[in-house]
Amino acid sequence: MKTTFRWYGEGNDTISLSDIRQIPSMHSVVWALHDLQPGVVWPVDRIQEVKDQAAEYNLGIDVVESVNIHESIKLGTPDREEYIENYKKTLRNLGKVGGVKVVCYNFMPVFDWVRTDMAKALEDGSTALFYEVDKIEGVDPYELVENVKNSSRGMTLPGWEPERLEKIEELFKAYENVSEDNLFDNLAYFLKEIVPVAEENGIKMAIHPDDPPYPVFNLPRIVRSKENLQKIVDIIDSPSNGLTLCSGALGSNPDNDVPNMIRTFKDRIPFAHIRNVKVFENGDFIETSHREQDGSVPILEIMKAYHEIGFEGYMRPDHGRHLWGEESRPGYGLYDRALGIMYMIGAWDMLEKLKRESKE
Ligand code: CS2
Ligand code: MN
Repeated sequence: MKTTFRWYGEGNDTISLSDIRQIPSMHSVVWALHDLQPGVVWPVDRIQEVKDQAAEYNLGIDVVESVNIHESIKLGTPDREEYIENYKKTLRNLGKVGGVKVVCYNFMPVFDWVRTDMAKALEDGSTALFYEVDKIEGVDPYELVENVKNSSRGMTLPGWEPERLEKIEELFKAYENVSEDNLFDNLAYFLKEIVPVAEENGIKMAIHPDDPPYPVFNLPRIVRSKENLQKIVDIIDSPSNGLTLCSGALGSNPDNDVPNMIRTFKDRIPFAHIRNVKVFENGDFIETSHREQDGSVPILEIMKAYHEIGFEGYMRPDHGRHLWGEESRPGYGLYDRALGIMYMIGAWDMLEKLKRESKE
């Protein structure tokens, strides 16, 4: 297992590479060129620049999260060809610079993750991202957009880029006639084009589950259950057609058995997100510390499952709470994610020790 930490880039993150270097066990950063819109080719010199910056701190750039998918690819409109070509060029450029082994992406229409409150107070005085079912059912998506903009502290959130939000009305209209089956076909079309190029460049594509893992605002969502993940890995039987198994995104639906998914898809998971959420009876959920007892996701069983399958991929702590007055991008402060890492590697190191001792 290789431990990683998400970094939004020089000048775009309150957390520096020097901060990240000081977290125990760091192998590499999870990064992206966040200023580039979906559909744009990532230039070699920009990729090289990040590689050099990270190398100065002895960190790799092994995982990209994400090279985002242009809406035309998800919608399956004729201009997708151009954007698929551009995606291939980006993969080739990543291959040219070298060092990138995994590209995470998602296939969620219009929005990436959705929450109704970016700073809900927990009992201990920290704040965290909160999702309220009733609010979403009653809410006008445009209002939610305003709410997100106002609480993002001036920083862009992945999937909530201002350029994308400007086109929101148009996008909702475009998806009116797109069913889950259509979306699935469009994903299959994309993967059949992309996976051979990823293979040639030593890259594993890793799709991130939908967050939350069910349709919102009547937009179709397909990356959300064991059955659907199976359909996705079956599209092409290649290690380059893989999964980002996010325990938080999947875990906010109690029907999803994440340890079972890890054991089932074991050789198709190049990238693991570890996050805990507490799910309430009415379906609301709040993000908590990574500790198993604090939420509804069986984090220790998840670590055990990864250990059991001999996981050699990349793992990162996903969203954390906002602690000790830190002014961070929602969900992406330094403190709680660093605490999360210590929990993850604490569990991992103990599993390794027990395994060693059982052989003695
Ligand atoms: C995050 C996502 O919500 C999450 O779990 O990890 O924002 C993730 O970065 C993207 O969906 C991946 O494309
Ligand atoms: Mn995630």
